[in-house]
Amino acid sequence: MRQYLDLVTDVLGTGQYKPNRTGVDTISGFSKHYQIDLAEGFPLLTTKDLSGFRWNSLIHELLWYLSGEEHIRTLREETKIWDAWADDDGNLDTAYGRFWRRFPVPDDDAQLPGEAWPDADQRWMNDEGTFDQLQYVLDTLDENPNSRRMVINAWHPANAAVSTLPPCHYTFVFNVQGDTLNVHLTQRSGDIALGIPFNIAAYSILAQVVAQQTEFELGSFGHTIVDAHVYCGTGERGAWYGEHLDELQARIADVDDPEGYLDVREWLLEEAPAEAEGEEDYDHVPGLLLQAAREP
Ligand code: UFP
Repeated sequence: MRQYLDLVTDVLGTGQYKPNRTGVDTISGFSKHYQIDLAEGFPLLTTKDLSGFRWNSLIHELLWYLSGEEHIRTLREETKIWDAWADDDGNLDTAYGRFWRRFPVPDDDAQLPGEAWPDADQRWMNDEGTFDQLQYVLDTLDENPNSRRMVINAWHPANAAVSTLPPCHYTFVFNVQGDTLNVHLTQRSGDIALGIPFNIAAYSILAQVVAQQTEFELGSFGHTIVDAHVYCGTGERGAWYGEHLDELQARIADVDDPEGYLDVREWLLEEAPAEAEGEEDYDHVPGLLLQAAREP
């Protein structure tokens, strides 16, 4: 998929070296955007294997978001991807799907005079006094499809400030143009090699499901990634990328040469220090990604 390969080349070719909380350093770019026409076919990347258990995980994670369940007790029967973020009882310190379906509404005594809030028994309010954003969007698509307010937001600033993994894909907007339905996702942080292929696939399925339900033609997926990054290595190897980024980027600038990517990869394999013993081996991800970008 051209847009993904361009993203790889752009971030590696123009990004900055950026250490971060994980201890695995990145090459990172700011505010990357692309759009994929879903009517042309499903954007399942072939540069990464998304089949088998990975596909199963993706589907069940999406179903879990849609269910609005605040725990992973059902999800973890299908996939372990959220286990590291949950306690033994399956409780999480962050929210994703819960906020899609049950966004907190201020208590009566926290509501200011004149402010508009739905009554407890009003439409889209759940029994426990929370708001169903997904149902609001589905009903609005049905009743007022030209609305520009079909936003689903998973970001709660106070929860995000103290949770271990605040939402990465934190807000998305449905938008109708004529008889086609488009979806735009804003992601605050995106791991280009690992997370982004899953994020693209999940939101494309979501767009397809909602289009089918609401009888719109399937349109485009627009994606904005605020911090788009490639993990390059821990410790000595990570720091090496910081010191040699200019040289790496000068080589990447040679992209018109079909041998260029191969050259970058061989240079990386020879020059970059090997991973410290016992640490996870990222196997020179930037070089491999670039090679994938060159040979789709
Ligand atoms: N990440 C993604 N997509 C996701 C997800 C996480 O790319 O759907 F949940 C990556 C982005 C980043 C890391 O590399 O996980 C989260 O770290 P941080 O919270 O420091 O941005």
